[in-house]
Amino acid sequence: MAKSTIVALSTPSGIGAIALIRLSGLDAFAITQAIFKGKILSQQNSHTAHFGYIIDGQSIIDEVVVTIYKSPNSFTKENVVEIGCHGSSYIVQQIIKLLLKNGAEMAQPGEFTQRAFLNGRMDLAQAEAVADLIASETAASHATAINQMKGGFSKRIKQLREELIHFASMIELELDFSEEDVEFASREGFKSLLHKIQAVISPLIDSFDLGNVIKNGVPVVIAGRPNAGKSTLLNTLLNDERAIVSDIAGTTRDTIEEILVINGIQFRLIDTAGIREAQDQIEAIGISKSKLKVAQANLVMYVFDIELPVEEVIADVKNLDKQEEEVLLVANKSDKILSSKIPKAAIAISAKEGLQIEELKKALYDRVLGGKIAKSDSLITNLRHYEALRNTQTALENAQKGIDASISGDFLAMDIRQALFFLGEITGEITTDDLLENIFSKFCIGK
Ligand SMILES: Nc1nc2c(ncn2[C@@H]2O[C@H](COP(=O)(O)OP(=O)(O)OP(=O)(O)O)[C@@H](O)[C@H]2O)c(=O)[nH]1
Ligand SMILES: [Mg+2]
Repeated sequence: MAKSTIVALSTPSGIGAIALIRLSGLDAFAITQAIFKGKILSQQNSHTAHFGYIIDGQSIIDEVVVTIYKSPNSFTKENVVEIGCHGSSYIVQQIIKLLLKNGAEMAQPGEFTQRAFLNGRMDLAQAEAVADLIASETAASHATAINQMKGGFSKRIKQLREELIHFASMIELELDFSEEDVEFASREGFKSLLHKIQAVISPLIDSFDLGNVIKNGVPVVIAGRPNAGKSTLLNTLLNDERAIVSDIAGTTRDTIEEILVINGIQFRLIDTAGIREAQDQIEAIGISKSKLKVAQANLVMYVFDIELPVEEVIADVKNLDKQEEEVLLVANKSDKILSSKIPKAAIAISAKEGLQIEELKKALYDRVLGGKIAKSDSLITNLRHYEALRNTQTALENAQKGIDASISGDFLAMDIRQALFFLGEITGEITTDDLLENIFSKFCIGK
């Protein structure tokens, strides 16, 4: 365990009713006691709260409630003290200053969680989920973070890794007896283990797209000709007069981004300038921005006037140069006419009158998630995990090919070691300082 006792403000800085200062480390109780007028903390039971005063010599800094957690029953597995004080930046500063004077050290970003990981309180994937949980802004991203923090897929990965280690040791044993031509490690057994591992990691790899969508949201570009009603649609979807609407073609110049949450998923709507021959320099810039956004987008809502001839719609869409599944066709202004011929895949709405808007939202949601959500209980949301799983998969495929080609044990052992390495990276059995630094530095201080 780390020798130093760290301290940080764990609530956001600024004014609040209450602020929470947290200490973790061997001397957490003694350091707090040095500035605390109240009970003798080290003599109290774990998980108890105590009223008292923080004092600087003779003067009282604040009335506080101190909560103590005794090692190993705390977030970091070390002694932990939480000082609940009044939420003034001045008070917080004074208390932290006193704690530093009495031997505490300022915590690095994520250091509490890093200690929790290093002390075996949680594995690396779980520690990363803590950051995701703090950052979660929708029900769906919250649910995946909670699942991962509770151990979600990392338990399975650990189990499989152990089975693989067992097999690896049999192979290594075989290598020791290479003269004798014995086979300790059953190739058939290994094959079925490979299948088992692939069956777990393939769905996880496939879930990354969805996991990413849940965590980061989906950008959706609203594109179309000038006056098609793109900005009106943005406003209607948001229920807010966000963008300027007018019957002057070329109203929107710059791109406008706003977030719309549908069933817990964030859609980042991007309204763009209508695409046509630009009338002036500024519009030209706007239009080239629109084209860039369309080119980058995974999903484009192509809005057109319902009276636009079908051939022209089709020609426009072709010009977008996107895959069919990347474009959602929206025929707008359905209030104007009773019936009209529109492409089969298009959904007819009236942005202005708010007709068929719920259907459009549903179509958006289904296009992105298309039934994926129900079947996935564990999701990968982290690029690092995704890459480690992909690398594991490649190593296992090589091992599989190796067996089929009856390669020698030492080559097989190499592929297995690779797979073990990458699996271990996910849960943190294999770590490097760089990796840890990279992960925990993204946390905020105090977590
Ligand atoms: N009848 C009818 N008019 C609509 C509808 N939606 C938009 N309009 C009108 O169409 C005109 C253009 O609307 P905007 O939302 O500014 O169109 P836009 O696509 O953003 O246009 P640009 O920003 O110029 O590219 C406005 O006069 C709107 O009131 C609709 O559903 N029905
Ligand atoms: Mg507009």
